[in-house]
Amino acid sequence: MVDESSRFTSDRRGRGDATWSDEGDWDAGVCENVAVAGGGLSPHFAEGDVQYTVFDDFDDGVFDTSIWRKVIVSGGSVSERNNQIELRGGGRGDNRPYLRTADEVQDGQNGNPCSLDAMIEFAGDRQQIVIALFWDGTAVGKYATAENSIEVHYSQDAQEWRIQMREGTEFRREVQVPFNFGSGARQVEIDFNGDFSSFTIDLVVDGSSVLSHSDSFSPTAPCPFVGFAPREFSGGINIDSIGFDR
Ligand SMILES: [Ca+2]
Ligand SMILES: [Ca+2]
Repeated sequence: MVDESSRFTSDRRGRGDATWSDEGDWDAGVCENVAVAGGGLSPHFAEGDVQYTVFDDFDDGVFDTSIWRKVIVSGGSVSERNNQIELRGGGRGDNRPYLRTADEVQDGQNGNPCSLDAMIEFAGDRQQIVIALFWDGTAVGKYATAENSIEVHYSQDAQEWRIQMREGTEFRREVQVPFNFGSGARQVEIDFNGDFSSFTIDLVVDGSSVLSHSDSFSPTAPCPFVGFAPREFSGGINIDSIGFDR
């Protein structure tokens, strides 16, 4: 469409808030509310009050390779069943499966903006669990040795949230906030905004702010993917749904 702005918009309105009602709206150039997901256009996904451009509630028993890749190191498993994604491993150490995005995201280098708003719904009890959200410089490397990452962890052992970063061989732990995740379902939102030279991470659990942290990051390699991973667990974790904008 030359000299005509796009009719597609993408925001957090739900499916029921679509703008078009009949073809007259198209003829009039009315914008429609769509998401780009899996390489195509689709209505915004919606569940409850939260809408994201990419959303998976793991409800059909089929692992969606248009959204995810499994990364399984030294055993462990990632499987979709019972309306959840299950991440299982054999114990502590390097035996850690994780989910990573199938598509690349803005890497935030050279002043490029990088944003990620993610919502993760955890189901059931957890023990000795740390979750991580990270940019993985190795793309297919194991979590424990990711060259470049910004990680948001929860440790049940320490009962705290923390943010830590890996910049090549450098490791930094920046903020630790006491928190008891407890048992039962929990909804975690992680918002990352800025670029690597200046960014802010906001963490919200069950609708309440837990921490807000501003920092800078000096990756030694591109960090194109986002991963959702457990770390140091004995029983694994079950995730009911994940939604994100990027
Ligand atoms: Ca689900
Ligand atoms: Ca599925």
